[in-house]
Amino acid sequence: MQKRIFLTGTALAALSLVAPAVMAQADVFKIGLILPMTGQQATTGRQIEAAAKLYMAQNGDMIAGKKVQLIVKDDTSIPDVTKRMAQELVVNEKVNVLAGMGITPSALATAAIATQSKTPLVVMAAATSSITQASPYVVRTSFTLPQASVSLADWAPKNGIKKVVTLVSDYGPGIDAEKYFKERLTFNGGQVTESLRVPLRNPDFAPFLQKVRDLKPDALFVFVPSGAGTAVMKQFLERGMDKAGIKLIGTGDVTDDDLLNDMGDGALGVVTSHHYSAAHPSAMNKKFVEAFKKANNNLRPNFMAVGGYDGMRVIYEALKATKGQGGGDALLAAMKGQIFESPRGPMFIDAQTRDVVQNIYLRKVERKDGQLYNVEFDVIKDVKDPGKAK
Ligand code: VNL
Repeated sequence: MQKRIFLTGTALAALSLVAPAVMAQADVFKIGLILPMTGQQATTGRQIEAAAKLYMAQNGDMIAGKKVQLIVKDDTSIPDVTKRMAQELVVNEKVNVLAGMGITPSALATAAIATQSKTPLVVMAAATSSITQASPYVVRTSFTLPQASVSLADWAPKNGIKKVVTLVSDYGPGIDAEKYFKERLTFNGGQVTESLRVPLRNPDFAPFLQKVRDLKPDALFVFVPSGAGTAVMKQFLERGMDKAGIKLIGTGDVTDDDLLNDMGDGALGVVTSHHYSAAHPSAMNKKFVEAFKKANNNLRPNFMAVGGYDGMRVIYEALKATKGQGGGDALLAAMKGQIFESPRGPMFIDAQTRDVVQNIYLRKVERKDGQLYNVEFDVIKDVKDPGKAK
């Protein structure tokens, strides 16, 4: 008798301890945000985390009756680590959405987990065209390299740039940039005379740049991931490439807003094509840049930040549309087709491809109010990823 009462008591005590936790779990909406917070791609992680937190501070964390919880994990941009973290977040934390993905190999390593667990994977940074095809659960809010490269290859030959050498980081996005820039430039009557590839990890640009100097093209087209632009710019100038009459052009990754202001006057006049500039002259962007700087010790947001900010928007609106009751498939359906104004300008998530359709801007580095900015001077509207047509 005694023993029985004791057991019942213990069971009850255990239950009362467990019950609130279980209930709390049901009332929480978890976003597993996997980013490179340390290592070579740390600026990307820092920008996206700051933007996601800003979005939450501005829009609250109680949405459709759920408490939104952001769980940030540092994958150090090692794809095996990204994958293990995604697995843990899905299995142990039971996250409702996976997000982040600083580089392409991380996104590709995580795609199968999204598919198997039917968890939407919101790619906020990685930009190789094929990522959206790696899983039907991928939704992208960053950009694609073909999107940015093709627009520059249309601009270049009309502006006296016919012979170009390309220099790209030797992995997914670099290979996309090289291929789509070359194809379009050739179509437009220009010529890529040499294609150079540098390793992603700890690249030394010097020997490649020496080669470019000897080849004397009209311009050097560069893709390096966010964070590596300063090294390229420095070595380009040190070798006197600009004085030798070689122009530097590229996708906007090379004049990344995170670094641009510290590159010095040597960066003036560099023309790039991209989807976001901190100098984008819209009311919404001015507010975004101001709020971001205020919350982050005057740090200027770059294109990574905007990918994170808009990714949170896509997640929040999907949570609202499903009234907090949706599983992975319902959330995914509510992410497809979203159309809205971003700090970058208008954008939408193509329901068929789950990829971002957006304006691509041509920009030139100029000094404005004493600071270096990518100043937009032309726009190609509503650009779909050219990589999807193939
Ligand atoms: C990627 C593409 C990464 C563009 C980047 O910076 C970038 C990628 C970290 O797909 O790995 O600027």
